[in-house]
Amino acid sequence: MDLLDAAGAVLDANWTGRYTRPSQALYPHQWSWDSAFIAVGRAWYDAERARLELETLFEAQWATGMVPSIVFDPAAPADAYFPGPDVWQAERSPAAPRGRATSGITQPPMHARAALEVHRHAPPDQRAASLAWLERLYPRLVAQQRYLATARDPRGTGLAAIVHPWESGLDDSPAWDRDFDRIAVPPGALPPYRRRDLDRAPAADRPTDADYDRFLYLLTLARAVDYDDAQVVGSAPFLIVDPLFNAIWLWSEHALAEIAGLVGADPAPHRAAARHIHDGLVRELWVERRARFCAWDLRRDQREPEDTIVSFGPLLDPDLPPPIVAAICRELESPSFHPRRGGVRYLVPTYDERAADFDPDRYWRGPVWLNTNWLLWHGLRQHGRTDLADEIVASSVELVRRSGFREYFDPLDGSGHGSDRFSWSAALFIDMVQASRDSAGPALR
Ligand code: 2M8
Repeated sequence: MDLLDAAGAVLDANWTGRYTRPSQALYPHQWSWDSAFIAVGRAWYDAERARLELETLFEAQWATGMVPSIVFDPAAPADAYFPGPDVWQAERSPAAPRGRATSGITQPPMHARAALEVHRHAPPDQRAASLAWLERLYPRLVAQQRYLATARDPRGTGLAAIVHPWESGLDDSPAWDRDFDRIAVPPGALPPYRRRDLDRAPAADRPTDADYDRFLYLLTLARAVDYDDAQVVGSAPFLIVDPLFNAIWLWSEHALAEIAGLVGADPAPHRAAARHIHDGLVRELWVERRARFCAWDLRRDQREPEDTIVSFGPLLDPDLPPPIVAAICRELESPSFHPRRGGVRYLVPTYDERAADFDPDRYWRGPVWLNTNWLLWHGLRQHGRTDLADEIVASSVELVRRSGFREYFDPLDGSGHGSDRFSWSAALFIDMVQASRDSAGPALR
């Protein structure tokens, strides 16, 4: 079977009838930004399912506009994933959807960008259906973006804060170690619990138990105030402005401007909103002396020095000033992220390979992920660095050839880690390969 067919087979095996699971065993529910990535890849060969994927997710949108990070599948066994709906108890919030069990936090707002991509791929005989779908989705996408601007910007900087590392999607990234590690879980704060992820993936690939305690502790704090945004933002011990999360938000705002044009709405407010995020990114997160975008801990008012992949996220901003683009590219090409060993190299590690605590196999603390590669590939192409973008695609393809559609990959030896037959790896592989073929990119000719 050719690799594109194999990628489609992974997505089809993980399809539930209305959405795609990230993976059969480890993640047996619907995840928010996974669905966005999955829809982008699936749209190349099954636009109908790609549309249904996003529509299903938005059925569980909260009244506040928040799109929850997880929508639980009532058909999955209760012990399939921890923490499940009985732990989250999202129904405590009056804003939670009735009849749908969800988590009580969000994930990066990739969805407007994904919706635009899905629409672009609609075959000619589905153009009308696709436009009608976009018209239905548009107000929901607007509400999602507005939620971030209103409920998550406590300082009025134009940037959205996350209240839990799970909201970043890069859960245990070293980018917020200093903030996260100082959170002390009071004795007795958590009832005994059993991690299900460790039944399905090696402990060395997953977050530590201490991190899991903190993840759960933050969950219980948000749950205790019934997920009321003002209270969570006002009191969460973890309150971080992440450059990657905000860059994705900005990128989606530009996509919304294009969608507005297609559905007969006014694009101007979306362009203005994107500008506002752009100003915030450059003013608040660009740290000149480090020549890097840094995560900002609002509780301690510190810009974090760790050199991680989140710093490159703002390449998604089409208006990023050229000297900043050049500085990011220099870092991306430095020995920290672009190692050359005996002619073999796998791009792009999620953490500085020269950092003392770089871990090539542990979840977001070093491995290559195809979604971050995909985001950087877009950002680099948009700023004319097709050479680097092509290298990232070539490396992604090589990793899949070598190890299959794994959740993440060791940048040093290319071995696969985490879950197997992982949906966004398959979906974004399809998108990168197909798009590169269309543009006759050197990586895949
Ligand atoms: C991972 O996160 C979940 C919690 O949301 C987990 O570890 O159980 C992250 O990689 C996240 O980005 C991803 O959306 C999710 C499902 O693939 O798994």
